[in-house]
Amino acid sequence: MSEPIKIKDKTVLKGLGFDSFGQGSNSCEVDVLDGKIVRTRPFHYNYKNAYDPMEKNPWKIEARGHTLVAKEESLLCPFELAYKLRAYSPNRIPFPLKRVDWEPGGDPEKINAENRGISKFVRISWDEATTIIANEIRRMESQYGLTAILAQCDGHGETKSIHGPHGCQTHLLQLLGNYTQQIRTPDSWEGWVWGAKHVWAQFPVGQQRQVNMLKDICEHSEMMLYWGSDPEAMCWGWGGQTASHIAYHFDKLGIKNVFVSPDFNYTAAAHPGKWIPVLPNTDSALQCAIAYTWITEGLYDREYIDTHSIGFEWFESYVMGGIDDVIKTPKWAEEICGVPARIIKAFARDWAAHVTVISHCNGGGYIRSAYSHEPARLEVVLLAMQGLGKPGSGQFIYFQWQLFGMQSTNAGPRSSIIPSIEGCYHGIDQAFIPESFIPKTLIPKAILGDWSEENPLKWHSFTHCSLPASDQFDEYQYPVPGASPIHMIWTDTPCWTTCWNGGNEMIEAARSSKIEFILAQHPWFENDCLFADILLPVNTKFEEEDFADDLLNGFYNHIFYEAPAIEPIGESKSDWECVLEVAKKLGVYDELSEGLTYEDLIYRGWEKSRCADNVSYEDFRKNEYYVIPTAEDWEEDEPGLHAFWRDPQNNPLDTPSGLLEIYSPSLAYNFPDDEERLPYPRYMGDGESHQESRFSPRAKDYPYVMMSNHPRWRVHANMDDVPWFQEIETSKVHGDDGYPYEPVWINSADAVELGIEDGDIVEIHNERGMVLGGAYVTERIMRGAVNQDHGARLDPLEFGVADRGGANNIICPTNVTSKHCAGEVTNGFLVGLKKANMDELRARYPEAFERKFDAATGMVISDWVIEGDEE
Ligand SMILES: Nc1nc2c(c(=O)[nH]1)N[C@H]1C(S)=C(S)[C@@H](COP(=O)(O)OP(=O)(O)OC[C@H]3O[C@@H](n4cnc5c(=O)[nH]c(N)nc54)[C@H](O)[C@@H]3O)O[C@H]1N2
Ligand SMILES: Nc1nc2c(c(=O)[nH]1)N[C@H]1C(S)=C(S)[C@@H](COP(=O)(O)OP(=O)(O)OC[C@H]3O[C@@H](n4cnc5c(=O)[nH]c(N)nc54)[C@H](O)[C@@H]3O)O[C@H]1N2
Ligand SMILES: [Mo]
Repeated sequence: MSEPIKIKDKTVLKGLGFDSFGQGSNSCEVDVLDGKIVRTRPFHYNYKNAYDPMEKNPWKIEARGHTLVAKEESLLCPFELAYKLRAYSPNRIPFPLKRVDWEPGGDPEKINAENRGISKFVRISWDEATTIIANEIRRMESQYGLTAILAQCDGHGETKSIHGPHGCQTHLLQLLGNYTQQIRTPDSWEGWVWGAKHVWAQFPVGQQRQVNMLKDICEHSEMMLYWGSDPEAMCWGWGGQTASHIAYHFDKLGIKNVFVSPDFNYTAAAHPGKWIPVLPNTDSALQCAIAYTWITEGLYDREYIDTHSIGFEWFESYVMGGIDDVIKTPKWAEEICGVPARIIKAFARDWAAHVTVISHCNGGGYIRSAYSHEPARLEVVLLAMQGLGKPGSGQFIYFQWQLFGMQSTNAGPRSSIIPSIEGCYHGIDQAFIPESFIPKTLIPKAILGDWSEENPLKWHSFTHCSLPASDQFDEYQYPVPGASPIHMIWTDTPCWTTCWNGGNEMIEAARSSKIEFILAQHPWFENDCLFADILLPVNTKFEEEDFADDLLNGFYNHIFYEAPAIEPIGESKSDWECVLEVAKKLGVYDELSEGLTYEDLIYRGWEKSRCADNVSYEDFRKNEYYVIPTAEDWEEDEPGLHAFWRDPQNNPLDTPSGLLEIYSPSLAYNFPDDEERLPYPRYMGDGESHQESRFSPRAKDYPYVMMSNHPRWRVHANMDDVPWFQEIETSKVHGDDGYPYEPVWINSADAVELGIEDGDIVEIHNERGMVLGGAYVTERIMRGAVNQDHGARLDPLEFGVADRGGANNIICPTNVTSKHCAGEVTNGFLVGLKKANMDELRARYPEAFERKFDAATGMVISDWVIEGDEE
């Protein structure tokens, strides 16, 4: 008999979700054979048959003849299945690199800042790299003070504890005594935080409390509005396919679906229902017209408004033309949002006739567009007009961490323990408020401006969403008194240019000689790595040993041990190890490492996990995991805002009045002159900060409204070079030159008008620059709107001007949400569109077009390194 084929040497557990921040998800079992990762499989909650399945207290929701039950394994999405290709990517940074024409010391003649992104890199040793870094830190300290060092470390990415993907350097800098922190602004939830929070509070991010909403919807909802919502794509990032599974269950229950979005997105395509196309960031006009229909037809709950809210009369007067002489009729809205008046009326009536719930991941493009506080606030007002909080109504946040597991506020059955990784976590501490900080959205302006203590850059709010709305009334500044402007950037999140507002402005900032040293640590050579002076190679999760939790998307919470799957690739180290290497050169290694081994840290992880009373350390290490049972009493929690709906006096909201503040006295008091964010919500087209509507004079040259969705086949900047995805039509469009261009969704009729055919290479442009893309001509997007997903790799043709990779954030607006709101504006902006003349572009940018690329993965590191071979 022949030997059975050996399919693996070992299996290790890994959480491959991209949330980072130590909040794990997308758990899987990874098989390794001959030192290589061969496959990824779902994590089974009875892995190794270690526990009696009933110990988990399996939950189920029975309603309308159907039962939703906790599954026995995680529902993985394509990212996990393809993730090994990311570990073995040709773009892994193999060893420390130094830009050829940069020298430490800060002499403008020797740093050659203007060559950042142009000049190439040479291999150096770890010893040389860390010596240079330590010396530069000491130089900053003596020349300017430590606030001259900016720690850029706050994005998503691999989820790790000991080896925190972002923020390890802040532990060292805090130990040294000071630094300047880039603060993660309320990205993802801009509108909710800057707008809705003033109406209904809803801590922390301004989206509705979720407790037991899943059960409530299964039992009572009749209609689901997928409004700027695409769970068939968006939950993959750190929600696996769990939300998709639930959306199919809702269909089975007979809940009627309506999809409100400029594109016929993946959820609209997969589920039954009606698509209402709306032009990007014009939702506030549609919302006002719905309110008009309800007011004029008596289709709203007047009694609820009287007992549960203040200030409705302001909004009513605005809608009826009492304030600006414009009546917000469906006809008025049609001109703005592109939805025919008859559809608006029918939609409004249908909504009023059904118990309706609105589903979001985070809100869609309008929540990250100019004046995003308006549609967010309007949504709360519309929900209020239909009796917000009554059974089966309200907001349902599909967003992964609110489905199961994580918080006491999640929508699904509550876990008996919310685990923690605090015992061994070295990532960013988001609750820490440093003395000197800059909101992420203002970094380029902070670097490029001529700021001083006397003439500082000012903004409102600490800008992290975890604070109450009143934080938005406090003013802050850069530089803080006595502190230096920044002269060094230490980034472990080098994707600013493809992820944030005004990327071209950031490129200018990165190439400014005010910044004497840019240090980046990253697994892959991409995006802002092009502008670094020193690059440190970081390994992926597969190469690390860690303690982890899964509390975002699974059907249960669990803690687990992550054994290394493979040896580090090249000379890479973990983010934490990079920082420890620098600490050695600064003489603070012992203090920083606390003298603890990884085994010690894993023990401490278990000890502080909140699970130590339920599972011994020996059992935890033997079984490699522990699944936390569902709370016995989970069904007793009153869903969503029921209690407030039932009895607002005894169950007040966290607003100053305890009621829904449709008119916010606090906004009126603190910002009496703010024309861009009034105390009550309204349709907001153009203003001082932004002229991005089709009615602005700019629309003559740039007539299309650009949507920049989160990519289905990436998580922002992560996973752009995975060949398996690149073969998919909506992932990349391969040009005649073989280059994988980022798709641009164009309506068929617009394409005919523009002479563009499917597969053509097109230019998307405005006065901020131009990016290329590959035309995806389709009926799946409405006329007047275009979409190019965000996060494609930067591949500059000319700095601050043009890009081949499709990193469209370089042409996003540079200004923030509105005058007093430092949020990103990365969606809903005006662009022009035309077929690219590739011969002309090749002649204009010969060097850029000659750079090597790999047809299966895109741009490659090998062309940027001029010395040194991979070992
Ligand atoms: N146009 C447009 N822009 C947008 C949005 C939009 O809708 N449209 N949405 C915005 C939103 S909601 C968000 S949250 C932001 C996301 O912006 P970010 O959170 O900044 O984006 P990520 O790509 O997740 O970035 C993190 C970086 O960390 C890297 N990384 C991953 N793992 C590790 C690791 O272990 N170590 C190190 N050192 N690095 C690692 C990734 O490669 C990437 O470079 O984008 C925003 N930008
Ligand atoms: N695969 C994958 N999953 C992810 C991420 C990822 O990058 N990739 N990112 C994660 C993060 S950090 C976040 S914040 C969430 C984001 O979750 P969302 O905010 O939901 O994501 P978006 O892709 O911006 O928008 C969702 C849908 O809204 C619609 N839409 C866009 N603009 C408008 C508009 O102006 N009006 C209306 N009515 N609809 C509009 C589009 O159909 C789009 O597909 O996803 C998370 N999950
Ligand atoms: Mo986000």
